Amino acid sequence: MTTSPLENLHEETAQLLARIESLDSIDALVEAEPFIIGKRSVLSTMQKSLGGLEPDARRDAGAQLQEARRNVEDALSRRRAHLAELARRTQLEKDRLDLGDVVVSSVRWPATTGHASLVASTQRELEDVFVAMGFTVSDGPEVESDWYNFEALNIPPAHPARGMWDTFYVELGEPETVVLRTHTSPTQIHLMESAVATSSLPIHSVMPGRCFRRDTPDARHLATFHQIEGLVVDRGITFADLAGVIETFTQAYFGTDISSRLRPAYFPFTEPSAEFEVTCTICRGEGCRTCSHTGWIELGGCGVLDPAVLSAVGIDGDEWSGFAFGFGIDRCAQMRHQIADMRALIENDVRFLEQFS
Ligand code: FA5
Repeated sequence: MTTSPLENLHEETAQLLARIESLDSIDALVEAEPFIIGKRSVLSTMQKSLGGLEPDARRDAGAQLQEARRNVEDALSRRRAHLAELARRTQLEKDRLDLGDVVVSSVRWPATTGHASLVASTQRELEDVFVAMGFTVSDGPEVESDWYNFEALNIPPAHPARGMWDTFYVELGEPETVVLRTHTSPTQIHLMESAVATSSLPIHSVMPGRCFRRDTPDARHLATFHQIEGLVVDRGITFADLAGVIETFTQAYFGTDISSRLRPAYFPFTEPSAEFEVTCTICRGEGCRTCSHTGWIELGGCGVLDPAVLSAVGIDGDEWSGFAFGFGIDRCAQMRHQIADMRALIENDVRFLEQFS
């Protein structure tokens, strides 16, 4: 008795279908395909063996084989589509950006946070010192009219004192009428005007802020720097009150180790006027490049309010008197922390900045 060439067709087909289901990637499928359905497959071998059959038996067997082949091809193409979809999803997952992800290798660890710059923290410390002495804190605009920056401060146009401040002008309105403020003193005027308008004299206030001058940067100067203005308008104020405030401030901010002095000076808006200096903390008064070998560093100017300023804002100089001062915040930071060159404050060198975190 002869055996049929398709005797194992069911079993072989079942094995092929199981093998197809076990393929786990497109690459594996491409590699296995010739053995499942190609010339080297069991179905092709069976096809070849049909040649020896009688015509009727060959036709029947051919039809069975054809059906088995169709099943295997369908299973293969379903598996191919499934594996292609899986591959697409895997790629999508890989390409997905999780914006909340922290790539640990790219951050400094332990993580660091920013901190206020030395100038900002100095400004806060100075405000604290004056608030403890009973002053309020106010601020004013950085762009000023010529009137606030100069004229109301008793510095009319063409007055030689304008040369004390090398000015940046803003191209707005009439030429040279709008300025980047060269000092915080114009804020005194705003404050006095509003105190008059609201009948809220006396004034005891400090006004910190940014100032601008066409100064060439050097060890003690920047083109953009900071001042803290002080203004007291009250009854019976004298130069002795001003000297007392400056003495108290020096001890509170620098401690008792530092020597300070007031030297006669000239400002058009105060009379008498003085410059406030401290011993250079870089050389301890010996003389160095920072203090131009004088042993002293000027921190600011001050004086008793000139009656012309009081009358410019409508304050009765017979009833009220006052004093004002303006200290360089950057200079205060420089002397407190013994910084030989003020330009270090704006150079953004992390090694320098981190010392003040
Ligand atoms: C003034 O600006 C006056 N407005 C101060 C004043 C106020 C006098 C109230 C009387 C009454 P002066 O130009 O000297 O003064 O500047 C005061 C301080 O600002 C200086 O002592 C210095 O500490 C700081 N300063 C001035 N120019 C610069 C600059 N280019 N860079 C850094 N700090 C500066």
